[in-house]
Formats: sequence, C-alpha cells, structure tokens
Amino acid sequence: MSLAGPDSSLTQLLEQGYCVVKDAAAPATIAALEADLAPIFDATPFGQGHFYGFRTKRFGSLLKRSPHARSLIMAPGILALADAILGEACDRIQLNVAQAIEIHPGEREQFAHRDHDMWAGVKGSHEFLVNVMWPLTRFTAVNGATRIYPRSHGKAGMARQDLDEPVVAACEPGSAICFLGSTAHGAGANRSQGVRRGLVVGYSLGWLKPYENNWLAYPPAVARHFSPDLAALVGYSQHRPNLGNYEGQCPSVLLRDDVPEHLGAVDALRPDQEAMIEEALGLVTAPL
Ligand SMILES: O=C(O)CCC(=O)C(=O)O
Ligand SMILES: [Fe+2]
Repeated sequence: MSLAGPDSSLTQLLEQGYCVVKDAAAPATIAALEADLAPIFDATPFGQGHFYGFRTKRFGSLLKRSPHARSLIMAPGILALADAILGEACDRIQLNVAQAIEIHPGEREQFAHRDHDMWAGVKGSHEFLVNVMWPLTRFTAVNGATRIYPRSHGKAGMARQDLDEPVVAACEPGSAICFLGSTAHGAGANRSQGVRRGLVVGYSLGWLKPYENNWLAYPPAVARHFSPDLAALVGYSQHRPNLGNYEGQCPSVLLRDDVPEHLGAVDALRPDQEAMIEEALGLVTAPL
C-alpha cells in the first residue's frame, strides 16, 4: 500500500464509492498466481448468461487452486479497509467470493450493477459488501477494465437519477480496485486482441449468505489446512449470537483431529447479550 495509504484509501472509498490501491500485492505473487491459474482458465468453459457473459470464463475456489491466493485474500491493508466499512454492521466479516474472471476479445460491456443486489432487504443504512478486483493482466480501457460509477453509492448515490460518467479502472497487476456493494460498476467490453484476467475477492457482513458457497468450496478436509484466521474468514466461525453453528458449537470444531461424535451446545453471545440475560436472570449484583 505504498502510494495511497490505508487512511486515504478509506476516505476515497467512503466519498467516491471506490479506490485503487497501488502496489497492494508483490509482482512475483501475481505472476505465480497467474501461472497456477493459466491451465485452469484454459480448461474452464465459457460462462452463459447476459450477466456472466458468453465470452467470459469464471471459476471459484481460488484457495484450492493456488497457494498464492491466500496472500491476496488476507492482505492486511485490504482486510482493514473491509473491516472499517463493514465492521459497524456485523460482529465479523466473511469471505464472500474469490473468483477468477477471464474476459475474451469480443465480450460486450457488462450490465452496470450494484453487487449488493444479490441480497434482498432494504439497503442504504450500511454497506453489505466490499469487493476487490485484482488485475492479473494489465487492465486497460480497451481490454475490459472494470468501469466504476463514482458517487453512485450509499443512500444518496442510489437515489440519484443520473450517474456520472464511469471511471475506467485502468491499472497494473499488483493494484487492488476496491468498491462498495452499493457502487454501480461493471466489466468493460474487450475490444483488444488479448484476454483480460482478474480476480474478484469480496468481503461481506458475516451474517449474510455468502455469494460463493465456501463450505462446499472448502470442506473441512480442505479447510483444516488453513490458518485459524483464514478458516474463520471462509466460514469456520460463528457470528455471535450462535449463527452458523455446528451442533451448537463453532464449526471450527470440524477442523480438529478428533471430532467428538456428540457435542453439547454452547452459547456464543456478544458481551452485551450476556450482560442483558444475566441481568434479566438476576445474576448481576447491583453496584453498592
Ligand atoms: O470483471 C469485472 O471487471 C467486474 C465483474 C463484476 O462486476 C461482477 O461479475 O459482478
Ligand atoms: Fe459486480
């Protein structure tokens, strides 16, 4: 995060609905990741549908595809941005998606959309999602760089009748293009001769259903090799109170060597909830 520090990135994300963090990943990491993913792009069929596109390839499960995916997904500065945006509306954030996207020559411009529309419910009082596009190849105006509509975010942005001209997020691999779930955006048309490759890594409120089914992408046999913080980010954690439990316990119990056959349910409450219940039960002695 050399050119724009976390604070200025956060300010821009809050004010404009997006920011581009230069040098967020080392070139060697991106190169190694791209080398691991190249044969998977080759083997993956084109998608179908007017949203996914007919000249675009996508695949998920990135943590299974390359050992280098972890450092992007867990990039501390990016996680801090996601926490700063989403932390007010949840107890913990979660990985929402980690998907590779390859846009081929001839693909048309993607429909401009707000990613938070994947969830029903009233929007505008807080953000649901922070998305990060990591270019694997250079993103340019002609090869389909993500197009982002500045100030289209939040209650005020969503209420606007006319959007400003989109910003073309032209940038080099190593940059991180960050935008909010409420920010209108879409992939550009690829009018070049080469493919545009990138990753979308998203973080959402921990109490939402994640876009990618992380528990199937990373079942316990896979996730047990993750560090505890990564396993928690992909869903092996409870969102207090007690949400996402396995047999009434934290699902990380499934990552242990010895998973007991019978487990007792154990509360996982926020401190304020513990206090409220203890007070209601008369377990709290009033201060003298
Ligand atoms: O590939 C891109 O630049 C953006 C993709 C996107 O917005 C999406 O698939 O939701
Ligand atoms: Fe999107």
